[in-house]
Amino acid sequence: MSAHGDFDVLVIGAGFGGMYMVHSARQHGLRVHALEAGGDVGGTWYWNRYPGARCDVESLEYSYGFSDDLQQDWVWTERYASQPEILAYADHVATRFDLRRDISFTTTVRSATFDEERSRWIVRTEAGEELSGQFLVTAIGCLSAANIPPFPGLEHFGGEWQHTGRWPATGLDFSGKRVGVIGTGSSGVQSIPVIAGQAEKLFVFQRTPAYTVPAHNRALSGEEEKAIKADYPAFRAANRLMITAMGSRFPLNDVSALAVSPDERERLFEERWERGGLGFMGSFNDLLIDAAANELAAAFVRNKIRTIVEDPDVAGRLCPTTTIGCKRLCVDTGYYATFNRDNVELVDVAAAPITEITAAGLRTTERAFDLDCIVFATGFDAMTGALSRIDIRGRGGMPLTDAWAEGPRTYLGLGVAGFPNLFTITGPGSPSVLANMVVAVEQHVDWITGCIEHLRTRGVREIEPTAEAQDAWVTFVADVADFTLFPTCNSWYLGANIEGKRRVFMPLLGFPEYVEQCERVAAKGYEGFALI
Ligand code: NA7
Repeated sequence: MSAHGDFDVLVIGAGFGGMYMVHSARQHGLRVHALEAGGDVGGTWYWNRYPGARCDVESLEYSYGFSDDLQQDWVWTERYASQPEILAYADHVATRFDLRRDISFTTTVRSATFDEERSRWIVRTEAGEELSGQFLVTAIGCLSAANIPPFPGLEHFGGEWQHTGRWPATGLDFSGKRVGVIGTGSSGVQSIPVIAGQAEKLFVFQRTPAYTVPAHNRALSGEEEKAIKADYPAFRAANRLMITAMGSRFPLNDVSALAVSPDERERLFEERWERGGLGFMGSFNDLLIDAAANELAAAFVRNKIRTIVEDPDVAGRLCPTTTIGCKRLCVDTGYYATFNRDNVELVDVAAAPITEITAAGLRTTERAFDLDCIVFATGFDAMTGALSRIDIRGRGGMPLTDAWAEGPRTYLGLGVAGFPNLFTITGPGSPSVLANMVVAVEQHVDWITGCIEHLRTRGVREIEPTAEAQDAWVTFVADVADFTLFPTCNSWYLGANIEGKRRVFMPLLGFPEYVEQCERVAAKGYEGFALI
């Protein structure tokens, strides 16, 4: 469908947020249209097709709960779903609810300007199309603006290169090739074991070692699925009460790591390690609050690394010294053991940084590497990057990038003062990446459509956060973060991975309390918003 026309609601993005927004807006009788840069639905799972890409949230949880028929019908095959399976799920949802008729694909939004006279958003695409909507909803993902470090010489590279978050659907053939992977966050940690099995030689360029725990991925047993499907709504409800909106089957152990004996501590860490996944950080209640407790968990993982990796020197270089969980914990399948392979070499680019990409490969301050392929697993301009790449202008032509020059400022992570009728699904200042994203998305969409209905039944043209409510919210989000160890390391949560980006902790920890606040705001007639 080509992009033109006037709508009640315009949506940017057709990943999990945009898809449900389209569906929900329709259910509320709104004329809605979504614009999507990709060639089909899926968002993150459309773009991140790199080898080994897999969700780090369990599949029975990382799925929509808005339709009981959907959650009963869909069958997940593995504990953690692979990228192709999640993309197949997105395709199924789009077909089942006939979403594609209200989505324009391969349509990149260039600008969105609020027309104050008409109280409408005017959206222009790269192809020059123009659309308008009373409401603009951004559903552009928290990890969608790929970050490729500006190494000099990339344009001269004679081989093939790709960023993990822009992986071609046709894939890359690594057989018989010398491959370099730059970056050891989740994308590197997931792809490195798979690429190592295909390439002739793999160089892993590591700047900061990551903490990763085993996924212990496996086929889902029919029994497990049956037990959840017997009362899926109750399972969803239990998860929504968890701090991260997931993991109710193995919740936080509400005990300090410092309050138990060394043997008991080891036993509990081991139990979580054996179960696998992000729940490791729930071994004790103070791992992300108390540096001494955190160090105990970090030391446990370092011991595991030394046990798995045969060469003590390589093991030493793989051992992180930073706060565990401060950067997002990775979940892997065979990552550390990959470094026991003869065809894999770990290169420390903290000690000797990459200086340039050459025609033949790349060069560090110490050595030149001949490469046929370079994989950039170098992450994203997270949380705000996708928004700031669109020229968004609010009242008086104010660019969003100016309003956020000192870091993102929102109310509830849903609205921005000076930008009326703009809603930001999983925006900065909301739980987003610190929660199960699908649950976070559904909560936002339900809140937004409820809000729009409230406005329309009362004949309100515009809604916009007050500056006071927004200031108080920004302070609240920072206070919550300051209560934890999160602000102490250079993570993408803080924008610290992007040169020049203002260091502000962007997501909000604590899904259940956040939901309560959103519901209270709505119940009080959208307290903290000006309704005009
Ligand atoms: P991440 O977690 O941001 O990881 C990016 C990696 O790339 C990380 O190891 C970086 O090292 C490394 N990097 C970035 N720039 C450079 C340069 N210039 N030189 C060397 N190494 C570099 O991104 P991912 O895609 O892996 O994961 C993002 C999220 O997706 C993940 O947390 C999950 O939620 C899913 P650094 O640590 O900055 O030293």
